[in-house]
Amino acid sequence: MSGKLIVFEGVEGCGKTTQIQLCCEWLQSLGLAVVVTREPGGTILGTELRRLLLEKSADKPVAEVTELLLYAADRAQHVAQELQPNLAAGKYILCDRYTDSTVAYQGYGRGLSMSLIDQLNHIATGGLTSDLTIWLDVDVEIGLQRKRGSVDSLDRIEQETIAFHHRVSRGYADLAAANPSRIVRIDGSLSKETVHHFIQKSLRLHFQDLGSQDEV
Ligand code: T5A
Repeated sequence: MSGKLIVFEGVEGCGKTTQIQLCCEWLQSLGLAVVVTREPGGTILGTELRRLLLEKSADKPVAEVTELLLYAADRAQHVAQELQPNLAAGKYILCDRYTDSTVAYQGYGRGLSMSLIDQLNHIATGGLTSDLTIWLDVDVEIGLQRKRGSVDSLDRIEQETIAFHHRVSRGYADLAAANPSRIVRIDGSLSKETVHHFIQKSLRLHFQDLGSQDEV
């Protein structure tokens, strides 16, 4: 039996963590085995890489290509140690960010080569793509405002310029337009409950073992 890889994507503060938690509770209530994980930081090695990637330290600047390679290293470890084994065990995996984050942040945000990013994504994943990606589409300003309200200080990437975050947002819009069967856009500015309702609907549409839409 093969499991499902469901990825949550979007700009800072779009509500991924909140929705993954609600989705996990819902899927577990249906009797399914669910694993929640994230990038960067879904493995022990990845936790170290996450700290290196996100801590803001003026005396430890991270070069753009170094940043790209560290995200790829985190992903390679995550796919091998966490995603592949759990998919083989038939589990539903709810993953906070995956390959589209690299396209949006390092590609659109930093302006790094898309063909290099595609190659690294392919090497890191061995070709493993999500069964479904939920893109929580939220205005960049709203997302950053939410983040400021929920944490003491913003991390290295959250502190990027507003223009950077707008480029990331455009990246997600282009990715969704180019991959309509894999990426579902959900308006993340709606209430937490309404967003969850639309996510349930999308998952039921895509995965028949979750029951009919009429039950939502
Ligand atoms: N990155 C990652 C790259 O650059 N390249 C890559 O390849 C990868 C994999 C990772 C960082 O790394 C970058 C992108 C990121 O900068 P992260 O852990 O994903 O960091 O960080 P965030 O995207 O900021 O994720 P967060 O966990 O911080 O934010 P979430 O999960 O999107 O939002 P959440 O659910 O924590 O909500 C934030 C606040 O908003 C409220 C919540 O209660 C919370 O206070 N909220 C809502 N408020 C009103 N209405 C709603 N519908 C709400 N939903 C949530």
